[in-house]
Amino acid sequence: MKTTAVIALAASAQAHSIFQKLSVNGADQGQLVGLRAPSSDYPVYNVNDAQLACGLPGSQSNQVINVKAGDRIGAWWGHVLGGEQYPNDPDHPIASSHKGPISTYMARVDNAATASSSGLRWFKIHEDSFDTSTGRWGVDNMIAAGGWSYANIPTCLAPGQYLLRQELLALHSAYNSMGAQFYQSCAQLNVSGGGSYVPSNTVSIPGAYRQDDPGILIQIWVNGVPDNGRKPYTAPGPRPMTCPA
Ligand SMILES: [Cu+2]
Repeated sequence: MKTTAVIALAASAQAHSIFQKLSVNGADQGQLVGLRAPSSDYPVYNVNDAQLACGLPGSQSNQVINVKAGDRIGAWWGHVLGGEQYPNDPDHPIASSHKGPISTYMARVDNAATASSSGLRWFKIHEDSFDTSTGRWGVDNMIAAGGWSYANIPTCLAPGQYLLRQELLALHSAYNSMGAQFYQSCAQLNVSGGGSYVPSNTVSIPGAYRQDDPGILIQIWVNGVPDNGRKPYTAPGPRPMTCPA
């Protein structure tokens, strides 16, 4: 019994998550298809780690997913690869303690199946951050949606191949430096339609964040509640791009 209790404790301390599946306008693309996803559910802590781009080492699909500008892209998160670690896993899709924003970025590449994930110029297309009126974080919305978090491909975006990166930033221990947890995978997309817009306001990943960014080094627990005291919260990085009027 004692051994079981210790294992249970260890498991709950490692209640992390992996972005491991994609949907396009609601159509499930299949497990790990078109994705670069970690094999481990562990996070990246160091904002200067090269693995901040597309996550810890894992699988890389040889497929590129065809999408159109304006399509609704879903990212599916699970506690471990495949989803639940065991039946009725309470930490699937992620432990509810892991409050924080979910941000989605894209970067233009020549060939999404083969491009290096380093040295890219990323732009943010969406963030589900924090609602001061409800105290809900992006992670809360993802859990409520059964592990799915969504972003639309900008309608004006120039056609071509892109990596799409979704980042889940868990802030439950972010009051300590290096305590914030970054989870991410990248999807390999071929975008058609749209317009001719090429975002110019881009950032490097890693490079865009500082370890002491007020959105990364932060105490979100106020009076025992992880709601940032209902004060406004700004996710790290740029604001999402908008199409020209
Ligand atoms: Cu975790």
